[in-house]
Amino acid sequence: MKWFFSSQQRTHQGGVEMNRGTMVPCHESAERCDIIAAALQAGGYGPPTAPTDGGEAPLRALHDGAYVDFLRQAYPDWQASGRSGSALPFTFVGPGMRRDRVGASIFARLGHYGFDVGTPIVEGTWNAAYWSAQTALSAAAAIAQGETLAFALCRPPGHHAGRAQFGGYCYLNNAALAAQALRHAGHQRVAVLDVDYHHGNGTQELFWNRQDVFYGSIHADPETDFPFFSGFADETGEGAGHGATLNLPLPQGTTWDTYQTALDTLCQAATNHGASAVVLSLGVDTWQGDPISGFSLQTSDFYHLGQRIARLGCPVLVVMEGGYAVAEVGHNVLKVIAGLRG
Ligand code: Q9C
Ligand code: ZN
Repeated sequence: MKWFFSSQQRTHQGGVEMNRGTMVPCHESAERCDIIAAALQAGGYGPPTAPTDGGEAPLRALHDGAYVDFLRQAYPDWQASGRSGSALPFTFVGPGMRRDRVGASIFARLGHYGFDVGTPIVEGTWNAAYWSAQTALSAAAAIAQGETLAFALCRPPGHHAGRAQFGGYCYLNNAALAAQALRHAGHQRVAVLDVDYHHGNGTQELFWNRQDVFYGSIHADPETDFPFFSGFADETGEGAGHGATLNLPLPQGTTWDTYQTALDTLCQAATNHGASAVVLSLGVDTWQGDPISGFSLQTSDFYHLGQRIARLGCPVLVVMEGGYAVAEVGHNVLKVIAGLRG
């Protein structure tokens, strides 16, 4: 199995995030990818393949161009305003306010493009997010060239990032970029299966009106968990995309017994859609000990998760999303990969 990673992805070192009213150290640390990379090498998967630089064109084909410009310039602009430390939004666009005004001030633009106060922009954020996206795109190219399984060690993650929106530790939507690349490579129908603990609101937004890319997700009920305003079961897509979005929210405390039934439903829907390639948006924050999540999957359950995805019989591109129990993320990811290999 080829796996992709660039040490450039380590340059995002967020300081603090607001979590349920308190400032805490960022959960989404560079240590996460170090541990997964070490586990892969110890597991005999060899060294990573470095992503090639595909430039900004693929990013701009999916994300808003002005948003990409904002991400690249946000930290220099923050510094030019006399600030240091983490750039975080603090004023958002409410009903009746000017959604059409991007704003010249860096504070206005942070509020325009950001949707939470937990996703800091620091000096190395653009560089890391850029290379995280290139990692997903290079892994997609490997699948396009005939690999049946590839792993993109993306970090920072991507599934909360929308066309012109950052949040949930995400800046560029790695999984969506990969799915789009597979479409360009000739797969007529692609399924993004999102098993991160949180709903991937960004991926859902990007494919909401499209029939060619199915988006299906199993996640914590937004009644109790982030992102709170997205991921309800009645969100099924619109226009040509009606029926090509599937949300399967589950309660906190969910164990494999319940989870596997939802996973069957998710996989059956991907088959019904006619997908010839799968992007697995993989969060292992469903693990029972995750510090910010509330499901109760065991390490051994991740093997069965991988095995079920493999039974789809499609090439699978794994794109890393969440998982914050740093000591355990490596083991859990390796179990998924072992299950995928059967
Ligand atoms: N600090 C992923 O797993 N936390 N993102 C809520 C804000 C947000 C998780 C409070 C959790 C985002 C990719
Ligand atoms: Zn998550």
